[in-house]
Amino acid sequence: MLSRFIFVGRAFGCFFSAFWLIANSRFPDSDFQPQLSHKGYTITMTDLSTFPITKKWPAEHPDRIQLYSLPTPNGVKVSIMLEETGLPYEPHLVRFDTNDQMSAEFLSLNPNNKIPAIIDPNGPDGKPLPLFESGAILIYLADKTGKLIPQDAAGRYEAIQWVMFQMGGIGPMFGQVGFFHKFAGKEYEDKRPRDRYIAESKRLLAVLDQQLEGRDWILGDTYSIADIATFPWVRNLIGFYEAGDLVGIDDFSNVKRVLAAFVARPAVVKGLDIPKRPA
Ligand SMILES: N[C@@H](CCC(=O)N[C@@H](CS)C(=O)NCC(=O)O)C(=O)O
Repeated sequence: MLSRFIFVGRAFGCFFSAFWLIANSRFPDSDFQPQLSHKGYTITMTDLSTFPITKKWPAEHPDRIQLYSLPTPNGVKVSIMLEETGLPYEPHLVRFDTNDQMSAEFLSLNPNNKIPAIIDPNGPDGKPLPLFESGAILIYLADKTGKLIPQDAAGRYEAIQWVMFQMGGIGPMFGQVGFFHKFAGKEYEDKRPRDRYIAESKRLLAVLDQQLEGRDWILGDTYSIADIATFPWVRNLIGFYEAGDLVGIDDFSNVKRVLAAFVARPAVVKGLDIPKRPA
């Protein structure tokens, strides 16, 4: 892990602002080319104005990671990760009630009209990196900081495997349970789609429960991005979707135990409420 000092300044114009950002990065030096050097420090010119999203959501702190999100189970994965790692960031609220995610500015960052998305002003090669898809963002932030992902190759792939398990299984299936049990789909007379997603969600919970047997976290002793990807969805299934009884959550005691440990973490408590929803 490498500690980096980055001097951010504005060389021209009426304003001259400078501040230090300490970031932990495991990227090799060659990946982060200094644009200028100043008394031995790396200087990064932080100008995010070329990103159209900053017209709708101006960056007050363009040196910080810009987070475009809403506290949904996918959104909070990234705010929790940012809180856990301590990376400086600036959250921006993307409102679904005003269809912000369909605006031209948002689509310029994520053409798939979904939160979360980020811009890291200090990405690989010292250039800004725009990124969407919560799983990709978790892996990126873990690599950037060297935190919450095992550093050995086998452990790293195991973490990614469980992140993919969430992205491809738990997220989409639990989401469908929400639609057919709580939202518009609950009016459908034909209950077969609902029952199919409940059965699949039970199966996935059983896989997760088995993995957690005798373990503190999905990877064992080590809390990781696999847990950050997964447990916001389990919490949502039981809480917001009110589907705990439907999926027989009491049969999955390991899942319940680890969920309780997850929601007790201070970074999780904070991240679950970021960005703040409108009052
Ligand atoms: N696979 C995506 C899914 C993101 C996603 O489904 N986000 C939802 C909120 S949890 C969203 O933005 N929905 C808005 C819409 O569909 O218009 C990810 O993990 O980032």
